[in-house]
Amino acid sequence: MKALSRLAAIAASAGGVLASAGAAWAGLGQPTPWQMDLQDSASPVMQDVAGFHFFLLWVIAAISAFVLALLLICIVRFNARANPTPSRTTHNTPIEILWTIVPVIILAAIAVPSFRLLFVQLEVPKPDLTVKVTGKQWFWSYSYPDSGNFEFDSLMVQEKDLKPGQLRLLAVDNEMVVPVNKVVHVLMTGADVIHSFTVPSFGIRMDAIPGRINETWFKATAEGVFYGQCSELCGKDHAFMPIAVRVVNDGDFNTWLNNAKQKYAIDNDAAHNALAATAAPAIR
Ligand SMILES: [Cu+2]
Repeated sequence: MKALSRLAAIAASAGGVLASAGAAWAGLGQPTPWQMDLQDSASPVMQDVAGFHFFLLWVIAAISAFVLALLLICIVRFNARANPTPSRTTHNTPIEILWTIVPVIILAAIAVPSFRLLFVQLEVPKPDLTVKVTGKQWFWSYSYPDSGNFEFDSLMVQEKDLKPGQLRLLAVDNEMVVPVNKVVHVLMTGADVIHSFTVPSFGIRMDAIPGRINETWFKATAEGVFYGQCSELCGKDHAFMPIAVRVVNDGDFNTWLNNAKQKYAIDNDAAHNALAATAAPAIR
């Protein structure tokens, strides 16, 4: 009985955790110490992901509780002492039909929202902005192909260089900047090995593969900085290539964009000359 009451206590505290899921247990855009839950959502897709996650959690909890109850009934009522002469029953048609049909219904109930979510993630709505992300060993490069001829690198701020308020292992020198409440189409590729572009609060995670372009999208619903990390083991500094996305209002975004066009402009002539200088001499 002591074990049972202990079990009940654990279940009660787990229930408390579930009930308070959200604000207290997870940060917005960044992980928190002792986080128990997904990061808070800041995009419609992540809202759906979190909703589906909790729906599944309740389904799993109900199934586990049901199986546990059946086990307890068997242990208490059908042990050798309580039930010395067991029944020889081997078949029960109604129960066999039930235990076939009920799981099918449960799986169908899971499949419908699951496929709906997959389509929401995969079908990119008409974008307001396109950002191309290139994973490199071991940092990210961002360019905005429809917004100007510029590209910049985003490297992690080393621990010794951290300024107050900057997050260890997550802060970067140049953040990716996007406007709030706009559909951002993200193209990703890898320059050397496979990386994975992941921002938990936006519910996006997509491999950046050399030689091909993958795509995903998000619509940030809150301003702020949202962090993520490379999520594909990509070499020795895999853990040190964070992603930081700063979401700002339209005015601030345009100011940033105008600055970025100057600051990070790609000098086509210089690039061409550099390439010409490194080209192998023609064979005569
Ligand atoms: Cu990586």
